[in-house]
Amino acid sequence: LPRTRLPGGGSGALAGMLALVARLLEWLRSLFWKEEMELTLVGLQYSGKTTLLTVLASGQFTEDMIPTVGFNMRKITKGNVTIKVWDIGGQPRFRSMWERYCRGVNAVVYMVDAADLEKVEASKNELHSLIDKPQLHGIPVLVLGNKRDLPGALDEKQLIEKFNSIFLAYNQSTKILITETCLN
Ligand SMILES: Nc1nc2c(ncn2[C@@H]2O[C@H](COP(=O)(O)OP(=O)(O)O)[C@@H](O)[C@H]2O)c(=O)[nH]1
Ligand SMILES: [Mg+2]
Repeated sequence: LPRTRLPGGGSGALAGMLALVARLLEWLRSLFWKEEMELTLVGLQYSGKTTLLTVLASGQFTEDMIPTVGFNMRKITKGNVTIKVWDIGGQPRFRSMWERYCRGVNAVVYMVDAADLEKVEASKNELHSLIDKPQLHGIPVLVLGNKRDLPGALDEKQLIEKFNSIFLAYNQSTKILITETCLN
């Protein structure tokens, strides 16, 4: 913060002080918003990714469709935070493209529908093959077990047990955090 010369004397000192505080707040805010961050949000379709974006960005974000063959890729920008989003579900032969969208990001957020017990295993396998890519090693992964409000949904502990093999294989090189969410 550049040094500010306060105007001297009487009420001017108070005004100067308030101005200084205002500038300090402004500076802090600008620091926060200038922080550039790139995330990839990925998961099976219907797990709640779009809902998470709506919650995070209070419904106000710009969204660009990235034309890709085989899967649906979107790029969301809010302030200086960019989130690349896609639904897993395309044909396996296109999945080699995933790493291109994860490479170099600050973190991968992996969304799981914890209430869809039939798809949890498939979801886990997809995460496995995603973070198995050497280019992605070292990028922290946040696994969100969503829809915790639905009856029968796996809780955090059950999800961790379910994803245990991923922990065993990757916790040396990749930071993985698993937790539960409810967006409704
Ligand atoms: N019960 C419940 N439903 C949710 C939750 N999060 C999302 N949904 C619903 O799940 C459906 C799929 O969500 P969506 O965000 O479109 O999933 P996406 O395909 O991953 O983008 C929608 O009907 C959401 O309203 C949650 O925490 N609990
Ligand atoms: Mg969506």
